[in-house]
Amino acid sequence: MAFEGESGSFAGPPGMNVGSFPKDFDYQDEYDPEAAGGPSADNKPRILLMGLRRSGKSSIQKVVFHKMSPNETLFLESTSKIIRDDISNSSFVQFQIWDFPGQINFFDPTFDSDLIFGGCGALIFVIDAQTDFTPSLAILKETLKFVYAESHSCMSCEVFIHKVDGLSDDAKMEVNQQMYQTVIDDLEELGIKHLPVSFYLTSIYDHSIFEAFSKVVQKLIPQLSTLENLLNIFISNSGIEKAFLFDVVSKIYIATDSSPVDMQSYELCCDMIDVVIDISCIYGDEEEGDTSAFDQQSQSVIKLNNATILYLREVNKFLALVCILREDSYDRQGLIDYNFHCFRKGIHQVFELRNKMAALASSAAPNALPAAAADDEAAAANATTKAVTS
Ligand SMILES: Nc1nc2c(ncn2[C@@H]2O[C@H](COP(=O)(O)OP(=O)(O)O)[C@@H](O)[C@H]2O)c(=O)[nH]1
Ligand SMILES: [Mg+2]
Repeated sequence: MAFEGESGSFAGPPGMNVGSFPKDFDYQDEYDPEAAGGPSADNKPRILLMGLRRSGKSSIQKVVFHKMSPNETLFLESTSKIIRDDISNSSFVQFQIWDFPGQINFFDPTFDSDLIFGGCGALIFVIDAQTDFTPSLAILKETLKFVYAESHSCMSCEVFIHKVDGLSDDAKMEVNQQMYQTVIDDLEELGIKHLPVSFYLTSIYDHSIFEAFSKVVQKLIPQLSTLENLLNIFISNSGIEKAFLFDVVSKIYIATDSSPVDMQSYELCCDMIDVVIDISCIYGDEEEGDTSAFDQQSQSVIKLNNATILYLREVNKFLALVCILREDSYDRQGLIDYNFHCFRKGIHQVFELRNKMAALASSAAPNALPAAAADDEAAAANATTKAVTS
C-alpha cells in the first residue's frame, strides 16, 4: 500500500493571499513536538478520512489545515495514494491525517488492517449529501463492521454529511434523520449496541467544517476536561459569556466552557482571529527573519455596535483565548486581565504536566506516573482558583 508524506504548507505561490490568511502563515517548521515531549510521529493519534471518491475528503483537509480557499478545491487532483499529513502545532493538538484515495478494499491482500486501524484516533467517513448516498451508506456499513466488529478498534467514528451548502434547511434535517436511522439499523444488525457514531452536517463554504473538526479533534485531547474546567473557572470569575481556546492557524477550537456553542458566536470569534492576523500582517513590526503575525504581544479588544465586546489574548505560540462579553462587564478590565494571567499560567502547567507524563511514561518507573500527575493537575487547578472573583 503506497503512502505519500506531506509536510509544511500547501504548495501555492509563496505569500499568496487565500481566504483571509496569507499562505505563509502556517504551522512553523522549527517546532519539534518530539523534542517538546510530544509523541513521536508513529504514536500520534490518527484521523482517517474515508468515503467515496469526490465526496470532498481532500478538500476538507486542505481547507481546514492548509488555508486553501474553498473555490480552489475545484482544481484538486484526485488522490491516488494514501496521503499522510502531520499536524503538530501544539502539545495538545498532535495527530496525523490520512487522506484515502477512495474506498479501500478490505479483501485486498495488500490491505494491512493493523497498520490502518491499529492505533486510536478517529475515523471520519465523508458522505456527499448532494448525490445519491445509498452506495456511501453501504460502504459505511462495511467499514463500521470491519472497524468495530472485527478489529475492535478504539477509534471514534464520525460521519460528515458533506456539501450541505446545496441543501435547504428542511432537506438537511431530512438527510440527517435518514442517514442516522440507516446507520442505527445497520449497527443493530451488526450487534453493536452502543452507538459509537456521531453525525455532522458540513460544508467547506462556511464554518460548519471547522466546527465539526473541532469536535473530532477535542476527542483526541486527553486533557480536555482540565482545559474546560480552567475555562469555566475563568469565565465565571470574569463576567464573560463565552470563551474558546483556539488553535490559531486552523481556527478549530480545542476547548470551550460548558455553556452551549452557537454557530454565530463561533463564527464571530473566527472572524476576530482573521482580523487580528490580517492587521498584524499588514501593520505589525516585522523584525528581520521574523514574520510571525501571532506572538506574545498579540492581543485585541473589539467593541461591536450591539454592546458586545470581543477579547483576544495569546496563550502560547499556537493558541489564543477568544471571549465574548457584555460591554458593561468590561468595566472591570483589570480583573479580566488578571484572571487571564492566572488562566494562562494554569494552561502552561497543564502543558508541562503533559510533557512530564510523556517523559515518565518512557522511563522505567510506571508507579510514579499517577502520583506526579495528580500533584501537577491539582497545581494547575489551583493556579486558576486563585483568580479573583468580581
Ligand atoms: N458544494 C461543495 N462542493 C465541495 C465541498 N467539498 C468539496 N467539494 C467539491 O467536491 C469535489 C471533490 O473534492 P475532493 O476533495 O477532490 O474529493 P475526494 O475525492 O473525496 O478527495 C471538488 O470539486 C470540491 O470542490 C463542499 O462542502 N461543498
Ligand atoms: Mg482526494
